[in-house]
Amino acid sequence: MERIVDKVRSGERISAPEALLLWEMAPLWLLGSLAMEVRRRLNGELVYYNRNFHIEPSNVCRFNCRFCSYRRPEGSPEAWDLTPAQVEAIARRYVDAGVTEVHIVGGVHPHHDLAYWADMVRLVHSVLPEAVVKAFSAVELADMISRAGLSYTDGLRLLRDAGMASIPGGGAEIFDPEIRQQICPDKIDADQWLALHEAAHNFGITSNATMLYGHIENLSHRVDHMERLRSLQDGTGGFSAFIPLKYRSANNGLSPLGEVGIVDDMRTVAMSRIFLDNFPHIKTYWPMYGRQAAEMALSFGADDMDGTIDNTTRIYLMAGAEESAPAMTVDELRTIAASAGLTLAERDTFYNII
Ligand code: V47
Ligand code: SF4
Repeated sequence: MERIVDKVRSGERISAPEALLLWEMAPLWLLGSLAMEVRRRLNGELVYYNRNFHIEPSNVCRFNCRFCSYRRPEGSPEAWDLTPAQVEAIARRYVDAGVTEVHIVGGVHPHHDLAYWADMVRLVHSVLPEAVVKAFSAVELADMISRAGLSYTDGLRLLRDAGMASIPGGGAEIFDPEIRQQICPDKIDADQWLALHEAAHNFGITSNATMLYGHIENLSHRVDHMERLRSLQDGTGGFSAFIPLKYRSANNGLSPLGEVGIVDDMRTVAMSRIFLDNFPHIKTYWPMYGRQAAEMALSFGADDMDGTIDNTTRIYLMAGAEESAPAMTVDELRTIAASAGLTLAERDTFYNII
């Protein structure tokens, strides 16, 4: 343990077995203090946020992940499928509002094809040309691109030319094949998820990476997940942020599992910061954690609070998160950063400070 702690303190990379040992053995305060040392080296005293909103065009999904509270089958009375005109009307609400990012994500739609989604990106980009369109998880992308008969690179090029400049980190879940098979058997496997992000990075589309934790996985699955991400990042440098996502247990096929507690949350945030030494940012996604845990995560290595959101996402509300109408003003974000002893900084999608 002492040797591992020394390595972290001196900025040396730790291996996967060392990370596992640290995760299993170190007390919470030690993980927190190590993560804060790493965080200070990389990000000083800053807490980043952006002015963003989400568009969730449809919750119709032909997959059926067991942890998902959001998807509905086609024809369900609770399904929605926004028309392009409705999507345009949402985007128009944000003209001249100072927004720098539109985050578009939904289900794996049974009918809409690559051309439909490229048109939607083009539409949003034309209404808000100053904002970055960050669109579609690797799972949605792989599905629409392969159904169009294109390679990942050609499909991504088409979407990039329509105005997509970045990719969110969803669909990663847990890479281990046995766990993946049990929680999201329909999804692309780890190699395909990583290959899609690699193809994006190779021609300048940046992306994020998530990890869904706190269900049936164990700590070695979490370390394995992060190690695969760290290896790809060594090659491409295209990931901006890592986002640990806590499994929320309302209204889905894994509900009987319940949820892990806040100590596990903070240990996970801290271990991400310590292990992923080549990820510039660790994001605490407040609509999922809730404000208090998100604030606490800033003292365990996180440096990014995502954004203002403006009550435009339903994914976490449907899964039981406390935030019933997720929206934060810049003043609220600043108060949270200040109470963690840190300074708020507005950023764009690429972490240029505004
Ligand atoms: O991949 C689904 C997760 C993800 C549940 O890149 C759940 O900036 C918890 O990727 N409990 C999609 N999590 C969201 C996502 C994301 C969110 C915020 C920012 C960014 C970014 C990306 O949501 C899915 C899945 O891992 N999810 N159901 C649930 N019950
Ligand atoms: Fe569909 Fe995504 Fe939900 Fe899986 S997590 S069922 S792919 S909407």
